[in-house]
Amino acid sequence: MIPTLSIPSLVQKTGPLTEQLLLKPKTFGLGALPIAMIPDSTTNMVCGYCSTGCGLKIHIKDGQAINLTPTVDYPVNLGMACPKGWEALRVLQSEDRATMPLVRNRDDGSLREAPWSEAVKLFCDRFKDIQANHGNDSVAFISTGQIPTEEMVFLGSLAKFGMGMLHGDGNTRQCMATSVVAYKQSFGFDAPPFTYSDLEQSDALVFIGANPCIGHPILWQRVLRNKNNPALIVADPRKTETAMAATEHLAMKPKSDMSLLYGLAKVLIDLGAVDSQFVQNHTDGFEAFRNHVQNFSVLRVCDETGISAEQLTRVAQIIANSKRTSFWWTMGVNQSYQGVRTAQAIINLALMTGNIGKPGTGANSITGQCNAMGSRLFSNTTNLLGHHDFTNSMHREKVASVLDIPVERIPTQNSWAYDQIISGIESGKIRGLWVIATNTAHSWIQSTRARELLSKLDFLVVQDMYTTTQTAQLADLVLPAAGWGEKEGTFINSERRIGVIKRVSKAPGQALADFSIFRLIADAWGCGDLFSKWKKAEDVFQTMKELSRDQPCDISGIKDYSMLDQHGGIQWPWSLEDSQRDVAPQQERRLFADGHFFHSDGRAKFIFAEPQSMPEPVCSEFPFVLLTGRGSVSQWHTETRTSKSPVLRSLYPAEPYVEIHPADAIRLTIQAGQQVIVRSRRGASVVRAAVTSTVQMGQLFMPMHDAKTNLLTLEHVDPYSRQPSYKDCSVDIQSWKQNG
Ligand SMILES: Nc1nc2c(c(=O)[nH]1)N[C@H]1C(S)=C(S)[C@@H](COP(=O)(O)OP(=O)(O)OC[C@H]3O[C@@H](n4cnc5c(=O)[nH]c(N)nc54)[C@H](O)[C@@H]3O)O[C@H]1N2
Ligand SMILES: Nc1nc2c(c(=O)[nH]1)N[C@H]1C(S)=C(S)[C@@H](COP(=O)(O)OP(=O)(O)OC[C@H]3O[C@@H](n4cnc5c(=O)[nH]c(N)nc54)[C@H](O)[C@@H]3O)O[C@H]1N2
Ligand code: SF4
Ligand SMILES: [Mo]
Repeated sequence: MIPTLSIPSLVQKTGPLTEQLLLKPKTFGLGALPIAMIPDSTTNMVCGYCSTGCGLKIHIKDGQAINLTPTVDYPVNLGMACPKGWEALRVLQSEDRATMPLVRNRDDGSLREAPWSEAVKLFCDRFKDIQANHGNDSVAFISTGQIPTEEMVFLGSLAKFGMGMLHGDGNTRQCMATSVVAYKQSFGFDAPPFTYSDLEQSDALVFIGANPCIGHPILWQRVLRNKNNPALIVADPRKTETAMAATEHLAMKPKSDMSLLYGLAKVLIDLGAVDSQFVQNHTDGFEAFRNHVQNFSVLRVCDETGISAEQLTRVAQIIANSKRTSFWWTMGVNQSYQGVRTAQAIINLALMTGNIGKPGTGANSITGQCNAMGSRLFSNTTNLLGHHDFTNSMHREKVASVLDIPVERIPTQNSWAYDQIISGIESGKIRGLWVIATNTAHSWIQSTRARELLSKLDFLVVQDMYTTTQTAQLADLVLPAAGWGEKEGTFINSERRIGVIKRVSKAPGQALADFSIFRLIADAWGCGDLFSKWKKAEDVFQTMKELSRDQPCDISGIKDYSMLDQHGGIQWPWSLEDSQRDVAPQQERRLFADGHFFHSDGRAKFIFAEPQSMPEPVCSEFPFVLLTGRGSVSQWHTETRTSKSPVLRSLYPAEPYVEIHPADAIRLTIQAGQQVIVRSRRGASVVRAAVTSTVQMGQLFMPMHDAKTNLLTLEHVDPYSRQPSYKDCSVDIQSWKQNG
């Protein structure tokens, strides 16, 4: 049972610090309207899992959410939702919800409950002590794409401008960093150009390293609504649910995407499918690109990818003959040691064929988490707030003036990336770490190493909804957080649409909105005054508008949350000038309709490179390539949330498994359903064998949802984005007999 405490009893139990804040609920950001005052009714908000950003109608009785249904007139999902969305309220009720701060006892290593006042004091004392002894940059934070943007702004500002940290990164490094860098280099800004109706307007859709049937099921529904009988081309080594529905499944060798895409570009050039006018007027570097792809003869491409010459030509012809082709990619591209150049090979195809800025076109990276897009612009990690640059003095001046803080508080250097922070623990540079809404010990690549290093820290703080996450288990201090549905703010979805979330349910026990935790810490640290104008999430939203001013992501024309509600979310950009020109924002807007890109010369760039081979190729000892990814629609990442719903649990396999091709299984005398041991140079995992021809011979697939998967993966990253390459280590597989 989760104890539900009324606010007066919370005051009694928590002592003066919390009491002081609770007596001033407005400064505390508990929400504009106390929950008990929300009348029996329905209210709309967006889902808190994936970046599709479906609208959900929440049904409220006696001030508490009791049910939900997908919102029919929301432009994203049009009345549909996947099982995770339908079950979103259920997972808030769970015995392992963090309801009180937990402090690690030094003597026996156990965790004990502590009042907020003690927890916050400990947080400040320990981190200040570490900073005093080892420098401000010896404490870092790892954040997330799963909290509202307003909370990201507060966290990033508090950590860097208030507490003096230099290093902080997010789990979006594991996910979207490649797209960010690819777009920035090619277009001049991190600007996914599409709108979801493009899925319905293409004549040909090309999915590269993406399995939307599982990862973005409602976007897949939008594809199915396409009335043009579109060609569906899917490039994935696995015969995924999406590939099974494809007109052409390019079942290529893992990590051979660059050869494939350059080969396609060459055939398209040979077919005369280049939009010369677009290339000439709006791009830069095509000649060099054309010379580069001359090296990718059909023979070479077939050899490197395993794709037949006939299929390569057929696919090029489909693209050449289609009036509107859209290109979509996700983790099969981003999570690669050459992810940035692979993403740019996709962008190049869209540019050279003029498939951008028009309905049904685009070089479109689909985001992962509900607010990864918010994190890309506003987390104050890799980029200074509002996608500015820490190393640019004009940008620092602008941000300092919007926040009304001394400019000297803004670091003049960039942060380390996630992998560098983890390595920084090994070298002794990072000694304190604050982890917010991510489960590093499970999801980080080569997790055995990550866990060892997390355990070496002088002080680890984990701020999460649940006490049982693999990372919380290692923490010295656990801060109990409210989750989606228990707090307010906005998320930005894959098509740049800003949507609102609301407080429709009480957080259990003394769990607090992350916003409120940041407020408590800011005050206790002694830097609360810097952020005194942020009394609730919507105050931060007003700051975000100013931060975005004159950036490509300008949202200064969005008045407030109620305007977002009223319009079914609003896509960026929507500037003050836009709002003065037009009556209302159109519901579907795409970028680059005028062919103008964000580089100073207005042109998009063709960027390319020579493909590299896998750093850990298969060998006689480890003869299989291990692919990893999403397993089912009902599982979310490390399963802290989805495993709490009996409905979702009943929809996915009870035990972790590895997919193996029938021919390999016969050769190794592995029976379907038996236990097998999968070994890599890092570790070994015992799982069930799923014998299936969805994987090719010599390849295995394990879903990322069980912690056993990342025990095997190899830490290596893209050199430009530093995104981990999760889908290409070499392993061995054998029957497992417990006593044998
Ligand atoms: N149900 C569910 N939905 C989710 C999530 C979840 O956990 N559960 N997570 C969300 C998040 S954060 C993200 S980032 C997205 C991820 O969404 P996706 O990227 O669609 O999911 P993945 O399964 O990680 O990877 C996609 C495909 O890449 C393929 N692949 C592997 N190696 C290569 C390669 O070298 N080349 C190519 N072309 N393909 C390759 C894999 O076989 C896999 O089918 O899903 C989001 N949606
Ligand atoms: N092998 C392999 N590994 C992968 C991947 C892969 O394809 N293969 N994919 C990678 C990708 S794309 C991603 S995005 C990562 C995801 O990896 P993680 O971010 O580690 O995964 P989650 O399980 O979503 O963790 C989110 C945590 O935040 C908590 N939480 C949820 N809401 C809130 C909130 O409002 N406040 C607070 N404080 N906490 C909250 C949840 O309980 C959970 O513990 O995994 C990566 N790891
Ligand atoms: S598709 Fe994504 S946003 Fe829509 S209901 Fe499912 S998890 Fe939520
Ligand atoms: Mo992700």
